[in-house]
Amino acid sequence: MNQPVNVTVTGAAGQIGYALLFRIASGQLLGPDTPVRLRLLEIPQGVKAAEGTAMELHDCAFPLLSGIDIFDDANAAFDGANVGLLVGARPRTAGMERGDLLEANGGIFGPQGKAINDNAASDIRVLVVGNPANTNALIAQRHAPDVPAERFTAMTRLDHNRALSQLAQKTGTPVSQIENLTIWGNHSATQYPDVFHATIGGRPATELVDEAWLDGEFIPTVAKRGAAIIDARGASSAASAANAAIDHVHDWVNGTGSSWTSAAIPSDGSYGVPEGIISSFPVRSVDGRWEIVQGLEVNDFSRQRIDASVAELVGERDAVQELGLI
Ligand code: NAX
Repeated sequence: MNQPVNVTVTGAAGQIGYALLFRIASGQLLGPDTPVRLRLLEIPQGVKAAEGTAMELHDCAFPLLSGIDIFDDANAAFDGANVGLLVGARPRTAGMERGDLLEANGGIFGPQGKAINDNAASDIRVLVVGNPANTNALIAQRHAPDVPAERFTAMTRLDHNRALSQLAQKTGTPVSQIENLTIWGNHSATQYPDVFHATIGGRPATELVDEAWLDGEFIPTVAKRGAAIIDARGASSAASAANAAIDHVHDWVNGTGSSWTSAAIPSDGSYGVPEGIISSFPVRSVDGRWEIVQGLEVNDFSRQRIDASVAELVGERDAVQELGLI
């Protein structure tokens, strides 16, 4: 058996936290040979609920769970962290402008980035789930100058999985038969799910679906899926978000299979995405590092949509820069 891996989860008492922690503790995040030690971070008002969740985790008697610690201090929570799942964030409330939202989250992700910088293990990998995820990841990264920039990522895997499922349902094909789908850009309504390189049962997806369906149904359905879930469930996506976080970190650590996947990672300038912003790309995980899939042809349909989402990210970066958050 390997040494326990320290996994720090912020927002542990929230609804994604509740869906996520049991799966981490059961071994689905890092695999069946890796024990985990959970380090839960909450705001003081959330600590009691996190203690309740910890009681339930203990009651599962997971063989791979080697301990649970609960904190309301980020420095303590990230001490020795190998994996950081940054789920807790300040949600947008009625009347809140974009600047207010970014500022409130800057107050969370700046200090957490610094806490990671000062306390985490040297192999720390960070996934930001809390929205606005891409820009929160950028803020955290900029407060962690001693951590390699590539270790800060944001989650677009839920969007990727939603797109896979929509394509599978439309074409009557199992999800397992669909490869090389991409989410580009921001985890927001401007994101662009791209099927132009995807294959379905070995055939190009574009032979099975047309542009009218892509533009009129597929793209808006994927982009607005979060709102549709809230409308139906009366609460935002939780189990599917937790599942996507598991997929992201699992693939990052263990490698991707034959298909590429999607993750928001710091741009190296590929595909005309300005260097440094944390944008979603087609990615493979090789030797524990995300690599952007290179050399894909980007047609006019895709270019327009990628550029629109990237422009939104550049706007968010400029806004947090003006606010002095990075
Ligand atoms: P909840 O409101 O249920 O839980 C959030 C938890 O975070 C609360 O328990 C709160 O006390 C805690 N928290 C707040 N500030 C904190 C801080 N500074 N340190 C530690 N904990 C803190 O939200 P939930 O439904 O779990 O969603 C969490 C975040 O995920 C939200 O920002 C949400 O928008 C985002 N999502 C991101 C998705 C993605 O694909 N990237 C999809 C799902 C989800 O909407």
